[in-house]
Amino acid sequence: MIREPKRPIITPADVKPSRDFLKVDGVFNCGAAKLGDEYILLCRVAESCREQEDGYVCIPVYNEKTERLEVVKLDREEVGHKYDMSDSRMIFRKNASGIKKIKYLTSLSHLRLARSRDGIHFRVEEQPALPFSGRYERWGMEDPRITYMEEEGRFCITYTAVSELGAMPGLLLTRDFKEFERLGAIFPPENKDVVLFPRKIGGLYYACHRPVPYEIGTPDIWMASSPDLVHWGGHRHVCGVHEEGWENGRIGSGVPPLYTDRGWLHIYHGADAHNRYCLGAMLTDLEEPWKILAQSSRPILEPREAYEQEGFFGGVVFACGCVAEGAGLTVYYGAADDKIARAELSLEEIFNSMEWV
Ligand code: MAN
Repeated sequence: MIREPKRPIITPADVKPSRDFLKVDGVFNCGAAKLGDEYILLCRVAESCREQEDGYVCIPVYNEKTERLEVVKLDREEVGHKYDMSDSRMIFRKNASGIKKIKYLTSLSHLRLARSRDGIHFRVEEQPALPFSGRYERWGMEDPRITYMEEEGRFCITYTAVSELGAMPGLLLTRDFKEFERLGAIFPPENKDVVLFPRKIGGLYYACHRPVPYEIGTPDIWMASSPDLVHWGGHRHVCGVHEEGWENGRIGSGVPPLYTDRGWLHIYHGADAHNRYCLGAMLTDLEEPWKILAQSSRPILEPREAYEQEGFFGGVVFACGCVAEGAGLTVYYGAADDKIARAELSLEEIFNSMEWV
């Protein structure tokens, strides 16, 4: 991959906080699309409280009853012995048997549009693209992916709704990125990384999803089909984590599958046991999209530049969006969970990097 002159293209300094009492911690993991001549990114913007009150850890959350943001205050002394704050993304609580459960996220994410004429210089809008809605978004909206449904001329946006009930994928529809229709939750928690295929296969919509099994199994990529985008079934296991190496912790879909004459091209993420996130590629069958034809054994992009290694959560490259133009792809990816970077790659090189199975 060729990185845009080795620098991020959007950073928190380019983003205005959505409320006076918040500050922007990160702008990252964006869906991407083209609408006419314009490049559109739908970015995840993570915000936390600008000021911390003496003696408290303050966390913003959405209250679906008042439809406003509120601040949860945790006693700092209690935090010291009850909670584990070693991960910058979340606060864990240990129970009596020592099992760690996520108690809060340290920031609240919403979705924000950024627009550009050249695909490199983006203007970030001043307000969220849409407000939070309902109890499943109390802890935010994360990691949007945009699929342009070719036959219908509309964009489907999948994202992760997060609350104390878990992380679960939701679906939005839009034609213009001004009006959004909400179709609600499409998979139960815990599930993330849902990407939709841009066209029906055998009369059905297809999606990749990533359930997180609790007692048996690992966080792997699955596929499901649906007659209407809302009711999903026909679940199939597609690809699992590896025992060794860069994808031995968790894997999940990245950008929505791309149609190529050799098969569906998937760019996905793999994380190791130390939460180092890289990108990999795989090709699946055009008619039976759950069948893997080829796969990269090494990452096609890994955190190497300083802005990928250091940040809100370092050592992460995480792609949700790309734009295909000619024989190449432009991938927009989150770097260290706080910036957006851009890289170009040729389809030919990706095909050459994969091993056929
Ligand atoms: C999570 C993902 C992303 C994030 C990575 C790395 O599992 O859902 O939101 O970028 O971890 O922190």
